[in-house]
Amino acid sequence: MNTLRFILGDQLSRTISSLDDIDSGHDVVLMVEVREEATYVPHHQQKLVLVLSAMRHFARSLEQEGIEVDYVHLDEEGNRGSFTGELRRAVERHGCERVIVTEPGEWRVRDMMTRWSAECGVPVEIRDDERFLCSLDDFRAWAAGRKSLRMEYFYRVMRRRTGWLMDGDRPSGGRWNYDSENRKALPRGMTLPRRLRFEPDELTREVMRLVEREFSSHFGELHSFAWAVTREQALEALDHFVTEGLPGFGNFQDAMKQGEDFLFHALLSPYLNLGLLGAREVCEAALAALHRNEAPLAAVEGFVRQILGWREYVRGLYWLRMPEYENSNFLDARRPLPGFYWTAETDMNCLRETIDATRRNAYAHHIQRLMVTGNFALLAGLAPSEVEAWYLLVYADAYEWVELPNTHGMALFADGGVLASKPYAASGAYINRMSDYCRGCRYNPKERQGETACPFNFLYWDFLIRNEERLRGNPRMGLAYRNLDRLPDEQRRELSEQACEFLAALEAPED
Ligand code: FAD
Ligand code: DLZ
Ligand code: SF4
Repeated sequence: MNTLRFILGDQLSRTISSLDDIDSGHDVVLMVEVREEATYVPHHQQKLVLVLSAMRHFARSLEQEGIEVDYVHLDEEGNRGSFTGELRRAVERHGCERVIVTEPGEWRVRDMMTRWSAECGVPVEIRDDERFLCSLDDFRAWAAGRKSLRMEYFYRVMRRRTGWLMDGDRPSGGRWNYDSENRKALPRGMTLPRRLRFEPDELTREVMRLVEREFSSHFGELHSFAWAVTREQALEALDHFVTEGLPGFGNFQDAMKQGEDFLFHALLSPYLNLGLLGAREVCEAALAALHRNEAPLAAVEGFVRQILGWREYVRGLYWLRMPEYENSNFLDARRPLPGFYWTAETDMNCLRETIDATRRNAYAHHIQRLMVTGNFALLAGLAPSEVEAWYLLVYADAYEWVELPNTHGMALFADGGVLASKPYAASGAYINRMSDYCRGCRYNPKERQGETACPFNFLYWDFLIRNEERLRGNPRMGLAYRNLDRLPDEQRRELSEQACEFLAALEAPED
């Protein structure tokens, strides 16, 4: 039987389930570059280059193995521009009798997939994506009947299941979580790991020219592209992180520094999410460094928690709660996204630094995403759908299964507390403690009100006041509301007024 095996752009793993049992004598692998995927949100130019170049390199590696690949280029004549259109055309071209595909990472595509059999006139077998450490069935079983779906409980189950960082039934070192040791600000003069840059080869340069030609209006800088595009390069990036970044990862996980875009972060999410690296091998590389005494337990636990815990958890939550999940708007946030999210033109130095780094690298690290752009969006009451579209298009690692729970649930508390027990709302004091951004800012993080007061301060108080009915009853907001109760009525009124003026100015048309 002649089978078409359809590989999507974020399924670039030789071990993907749709390639299991491939018969290279008869089967054909289909890969398609389509305009719909590049524009359903207008992705950062570097993300487009990353995905398309990695697809082309992956296709080439399959061909080198003797597998026939039918690869449709974006600018090829007759390209119908969508997964469905191109699959239908390929089924006709090959006269194949069935299609095999692995389930996708986005609800939008899963929805399309369920219609492919009827639309293409052949059976379409949709296989599980086995690249995760927790299957969707196992996640559903874990979640069933639970009142609280907190990541920490899920993580402990996964630690026991994998046996990672366990001494029998007890966590290694006696604690499940070393987060409290992971909150140090960066000491002055500390040497930081250098970013491993991958120079574009001819294939990547060809894609860069294509993106320049077709998608130059998309957000982001293209010429500084330095991402890995093959599995071999991604393995080099993993090795580099384990040697240079992992030992300092724990301590400085939440730190931010002016002019330093990467600190001790792994820069591995784009490769994990594309399929160039597997979650298991990445965690095992960190565990091996611990066993060689090359990284401390707190750093390795912190890193493993991000992948075995957070990454698996958000994927499970996404598929458990979609498609309804994205519709909630617990805080009734409706303000449009301010223009500076695109231009980085703002006097708020922390936001300027984070958005500018995002523009240059298609990357910002977790605390920048959560506590700078995310925190601002939360405090300012920006509409979740606009903020989510922004996160989905600006980052090289963004796919909805991972972006949405992080943005909707973690950063914006739009799900009302499914993911987080309280909003991650913080004033300028937090940013001042964890970074040196405030030193280069026109605003003062220590001032609450007045012309030079840090906007995060009056917005924070206004956020508490505006959302009092929704949040006062939350036990984890008790301290925040007790602090608010100490403010005289008049000061509360003035803080709200300043916030109101500031927010109105954000919406004012530019000169
Ligand atoms: P490190 O900080 O070095 O962490 C190591 C690895 O852990 C990452 O490579 C990643 O695979 C995993 N990880 C860490 N935190 C998370 C998390 N919260 N959820 C899932 N995996 C995690 N991550 C994405 O992969 N894609 C997204 O679209 C995305 N959107 C986000 C949006 C918001 C608002 C926030 C707050 C976080 C988002 N994250 C997203 C999570 C996290 O910020 C990134 O995974 C991380 O910054 C990637 O950089 P890194 O590889 O250097 O990670
Ligand atoms: C992100 C992306 C882009 C920009 N382009 C393509 C493409 O041309 N062809 C393809 O197969 N996949 C692409 N992708 C990745 C898909 O958007 C991704 O597979 C789906 O969102 C499901 O997660
Ligand atoms: Fe950001 Fe406020 Fe610090 Fe300026 S003063 S960098 S706006 S936190």
